[in-house]
Amino acid sequence: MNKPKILVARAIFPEIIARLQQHFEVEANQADETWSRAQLIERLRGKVGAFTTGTDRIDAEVLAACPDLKICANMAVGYNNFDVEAMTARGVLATNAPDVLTETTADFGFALLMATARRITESEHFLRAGQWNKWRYDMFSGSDVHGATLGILGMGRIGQGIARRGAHGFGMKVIYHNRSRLDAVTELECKARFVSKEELLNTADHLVLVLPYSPASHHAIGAAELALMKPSATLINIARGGIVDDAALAQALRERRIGGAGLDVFEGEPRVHPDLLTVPNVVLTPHIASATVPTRLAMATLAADNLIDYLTQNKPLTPLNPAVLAIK
Ligand code: 8YV
Repeated sequence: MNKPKILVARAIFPEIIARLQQHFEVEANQADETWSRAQLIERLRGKVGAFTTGTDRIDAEVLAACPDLKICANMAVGYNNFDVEAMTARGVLATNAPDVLTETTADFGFALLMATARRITESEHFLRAGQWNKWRYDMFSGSDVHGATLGILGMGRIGQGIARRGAHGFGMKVIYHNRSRLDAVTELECKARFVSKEELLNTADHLVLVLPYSPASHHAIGAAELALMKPSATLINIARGGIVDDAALAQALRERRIGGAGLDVFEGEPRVHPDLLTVPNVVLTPHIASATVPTRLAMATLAADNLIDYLTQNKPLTPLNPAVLAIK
């Protein structure tokens, strides 16, 4: 019997390809070629499943051109590359990869916070450039992390992980703002207090963004919000590009209206706003918050298992639009 055909849109662990090949005829992209939309559509035609990452946009145009498609499994917890409504309308299942990356990503958020507060990359560049010729009392003085007020915008699983690290590991006062307030038990576990967005911006010494991207969260941090922050505050974005207005942020950093920023995600990445590349008080990383070998393998395994379990048993592990299952 012919195996169902799937596409793996980006390069991935060879063992994941081998696992998928046990169940499917797999077209892979192990050379990690950058495909145009037309090339993606061409390769997706005739496939019933797609293994995607955050860089592969699946929208109404792609779906209309690929009527055989039944499932797109994203190797990411975020899924703003999917038009879930259009997928549901066409009976295409969408799955993401939650949970397996929570602690790794929270670790990274904290690392970025610490690097920014303590000016680690800025001082390393100075040292590497051979500029360190004597010690000075005020050299690269940053801001404290322990005991400071940690603000979290978006209090899902990763936000809670960051809150626990701050409260229990660093004795920080934790405040958060979210679409909905957490239950009392979770608030207690995270030692976190719910506040308005305005109070969060006014009060946080370190503000971490962990909310999902949607049109509603586009530029949730823009010039007006930056103006409410303390001049010493740091802003950390491990969520998605587009949540911060990068041009407004670069200007605020240049004018020292906030203390610093740590950014793992950017508007229009992999391009980075040129002004962010020239301000010193910003730590920049290329969207690597979930990048440890075990976590990336766990994410890829979950995406693969979603494809296998749905296409062979109709039982996906982490469906985003389970209504599709009822339609079948
Ligand atoms: C992914 C991420 O590595 O999971 C997410 O939402 O942003 C990252 O962990 C990236 O999106 C590639 O799929």
